Amino acid sequence: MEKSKFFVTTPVYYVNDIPHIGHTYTTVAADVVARFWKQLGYDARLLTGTDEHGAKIAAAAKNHNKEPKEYADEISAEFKKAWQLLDIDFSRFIRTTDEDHIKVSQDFLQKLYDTGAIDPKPRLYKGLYCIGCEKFLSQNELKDGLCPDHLKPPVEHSEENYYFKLSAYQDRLIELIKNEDGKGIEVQPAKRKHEMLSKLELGLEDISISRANLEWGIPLPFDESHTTYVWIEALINYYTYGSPNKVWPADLHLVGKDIVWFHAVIWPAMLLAIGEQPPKQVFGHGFFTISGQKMSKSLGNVIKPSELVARYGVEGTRYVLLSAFPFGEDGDFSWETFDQLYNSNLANGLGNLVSRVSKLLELNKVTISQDQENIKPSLGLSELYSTLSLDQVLRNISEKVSTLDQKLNEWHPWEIKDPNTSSNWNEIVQGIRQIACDLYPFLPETSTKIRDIFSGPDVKKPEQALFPRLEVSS
Ligand code: ME8
Repeated sequence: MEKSKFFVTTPVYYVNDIPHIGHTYTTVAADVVARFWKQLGYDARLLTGTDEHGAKIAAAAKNHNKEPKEYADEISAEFKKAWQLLDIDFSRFIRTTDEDHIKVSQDFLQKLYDTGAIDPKPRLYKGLYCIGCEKFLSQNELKDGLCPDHLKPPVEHSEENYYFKLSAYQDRLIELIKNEDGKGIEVQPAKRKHEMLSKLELGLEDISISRANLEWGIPLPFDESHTTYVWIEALINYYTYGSPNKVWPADLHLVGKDIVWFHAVIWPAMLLAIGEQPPKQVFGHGFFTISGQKMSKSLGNVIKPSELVARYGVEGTRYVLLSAFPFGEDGDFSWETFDQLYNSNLANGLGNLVSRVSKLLELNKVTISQDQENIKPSLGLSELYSTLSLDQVLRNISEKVSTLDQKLNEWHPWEIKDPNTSSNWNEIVQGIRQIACDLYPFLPETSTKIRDIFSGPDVKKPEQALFPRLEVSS
């Protein structure tokens, strides 16, 4: 029988700058989700990559005295390196400058044009444009005349552009996002869904999809004097991979809360226009602040993935990022709170349990059963993964660790004369094996190490602690 598929994506990240904790958060979460469905036997695919065209990248390259492609090559490689460091098991790392993406985008745009979803003639398009966001902002989105995210004034945009008739899809999009029959688009968390619906109820305007004065982009197939607006083409990356690999529609677009509108509204409208299916789920997770402040280069508080890995290790980083706060909510990063999280849950919690139990088993020469093949992810996990309750999955695991610790404390096998005959061991070892299995998507390497330690019949205490304790100043 053919396996069911599960296709999850991250945003393609802009290559104006190197990866930071925010990009890492989304990508690790997507990897965890893909690994979970793979563990359940699905043909799970994870797509990630970089977004390389447009005014923002052209400007960043110019600042570094480089050609856009040369600059994009360098930064894109940094992203790929970061994801390899973090053990991200991507099916493809896509770049929007890849040949196949350019071809698929042009075919897509031609289809939009042929079906009449794009106005046949360009018209004057005026608006306030934020290059940092690569999007138009309305007057009431500005704060004291500035883009609230980039704290810069938007530029006046006034040129002849092609238009996509987004307004024609208002009713269908509302119906899809309301999703009363479960066959539409599941926009999560609920507050993002409500946000989308209330914005949609206000009405939709047609949008500009081309640039007359920007060379760094994909030429429109029906008018090569224009390049494609970067967002329109970037969204198509999912289809560039998904369509030929026969995994379309995407099961989950995992994105930050900043770009839900593009994924839940504009992208589905483009797909409907060419007769393709919209994605099944769009999840907009929360944002990190750093010690209470917005993360920004000018504040100098940007946290790089390599800094996290230097402190917590690869698996420790994956763990602390996803356990720190509920996945759909904003949260704050500080080294102090993350150190604490690491020490209490990994060094003292899981690491200590494994070390304690393996030491006792070795000391008492206990033989354990080898039947760990039948262990499956705990019941109820699919439900938690479907709602991206990743922090909850980790909380459940921590509770299991505490329960086993407690059991050991109550039983105190170190005071018993002949503890190797006790059936209590069976329960403890099976409990640890179950924990290893449930942890696999988050901590693939640690999970395998624990499995190996307890594979039976003889147990040897590992030479090194799984998670060395961090020295923290108090
Ligand atoms: O928007 N906290 O790329 P981008 C958590 N190229 N996550 C954060 C974050 C933070 N402080 N900052 C960024 C783009 N992110 C487009 C996407 S997709 C077709 C095109 C994460 O490099 C989060 O996932 O600005 C957010 O949506 C994404 O990075 C934005 O990345």
